Amino acid sequence: MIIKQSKFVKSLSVFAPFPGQGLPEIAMVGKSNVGKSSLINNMTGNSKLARTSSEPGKTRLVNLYLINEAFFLVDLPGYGFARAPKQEKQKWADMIEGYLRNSKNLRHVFQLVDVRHAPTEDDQLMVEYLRHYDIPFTVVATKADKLSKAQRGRSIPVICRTLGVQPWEVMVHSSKDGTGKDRLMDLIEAQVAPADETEQ
Ligand SMILES: Nc1nc2c(ncn2[C@@H]2O[C@H](COP(=O)(O)OP(=O)(O)OP(=O)(O)O)[C@@H](O)[C@H]2O)c(=O)[nH]1
Ligand SMILES: [Mg+2]
Repeated sequence: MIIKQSKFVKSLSVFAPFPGQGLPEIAMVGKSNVGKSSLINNMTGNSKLARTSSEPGKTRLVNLYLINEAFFLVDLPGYGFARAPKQEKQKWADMIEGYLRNSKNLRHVFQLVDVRHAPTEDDQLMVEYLRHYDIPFTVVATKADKLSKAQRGRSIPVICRTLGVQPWEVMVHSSKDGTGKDRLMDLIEAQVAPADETEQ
């Protein structure tokens, strides 16, 4: 799939109708600073589309990006930012859950984890939540450029064990050097294709 067009459509603090609603949605979840917004920028080839920061807690709303006039990539606030005020953290959690519970067109979630670290308790809770509500997801191990292939080989099994997924289900990705981009693009393409086409 080639992304020819990407544009910001709307930010939501509370789930509400938005222009283009009805098209498939693919959402990014993960702890603050893991690279959710960067992944959207890398996928779309537009480094200015979603705001990123080296400081955690940059994305504070549900941001909807319309891609090729055909589907949405949805950027969500992160969780697990220990230094954020309690009230703020609760607000972000409510937004994440509000979106995941209310979207009727959510096709797939990318659960991002940092390839260098064992998933946190919050990551485990998030994955349990997705399983509980039957929301299809793929684990994306981000920041792959920060580890050698050998180091990744040691790190991925820890991610798999902690989150209860198989190694071949984990997509390794780097927004910095584009590692894994093609595989993720193929996954997006399959997820947003009309149902009758995916069964051929
Ligand atoms: N080296 C490297 N840095 C990355 C990668 N992805 C993201 N980063 C950096 O990690 C930091 C956080 O990236 P964001 O995309 O803002 O993270 P986020 O998950 O959207 O964070 P919040 O909006 O705060 O939840 C930024 O400094 C990015 O440049 C990657 O694949 N490789
Ligand atoms: Mg962000």
